[in-house]
Amino acid sequence: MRIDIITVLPGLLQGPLNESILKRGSQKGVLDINVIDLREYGLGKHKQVDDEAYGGKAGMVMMIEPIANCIGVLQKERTYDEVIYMTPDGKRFDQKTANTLSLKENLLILCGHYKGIDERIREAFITMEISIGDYVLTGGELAAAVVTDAICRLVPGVLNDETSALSDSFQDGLLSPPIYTRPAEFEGMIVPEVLRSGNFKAIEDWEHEQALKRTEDRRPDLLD
Ligand code: 6GU
Repeated sequence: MRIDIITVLPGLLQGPLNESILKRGSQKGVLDINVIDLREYGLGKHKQVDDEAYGGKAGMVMMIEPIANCIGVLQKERTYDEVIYMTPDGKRFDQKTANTLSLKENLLILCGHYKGIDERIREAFITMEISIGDYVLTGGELAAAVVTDAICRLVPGVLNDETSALSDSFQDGLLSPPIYTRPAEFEGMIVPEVLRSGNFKAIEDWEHEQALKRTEDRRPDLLD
């Protein structure tokens, strides 16, 4: 899978994308994540990418020309399955969307900044708008990193244990049950007997029961 991310702050994405599992995915050749500096497509001597809003509203707006030029160059190379705009007024990101996007070949993600982007960019280029929650970030970069991480870890070959992504919280609509590792006892706190029983069926039943209980307690909305 290839993900191209357009941003005015490439540095904000380098760290998250070049560490951990995403790095391994890239090294194994199953992921190709590219950060494109929009400034390179900026206008004039100052490489301008934003301007004042029409209508006298405070705050700068990302201009259409640099973004149109940038997307144009990228689209000459390949066809994107989705052109995603990261914005707090987009559709709330969830595991289902991550699953769907993880099946795509090529994604293009545009990070919003300042007051937002010229509305015509949304009309002309954007096929999907994503928010990661009901709060406002200074830009779409951290949100793009979150979305990229959630998508990429579902791509086969990125995680070592391919089944582990399938047993995540949310993947079956439930939160995960409690998990333990050695020692079996620590300062009087004991790992539940059933997990040490070797009885696979009993373990499965216990885990399902615990997952249900945890979901009822913490996220009853997921059960609706
Ligand atoms: Cl995608 N962008 C910004 N700027 N703020 C957000 C967001 C995105 N999602 C939640 N808050």
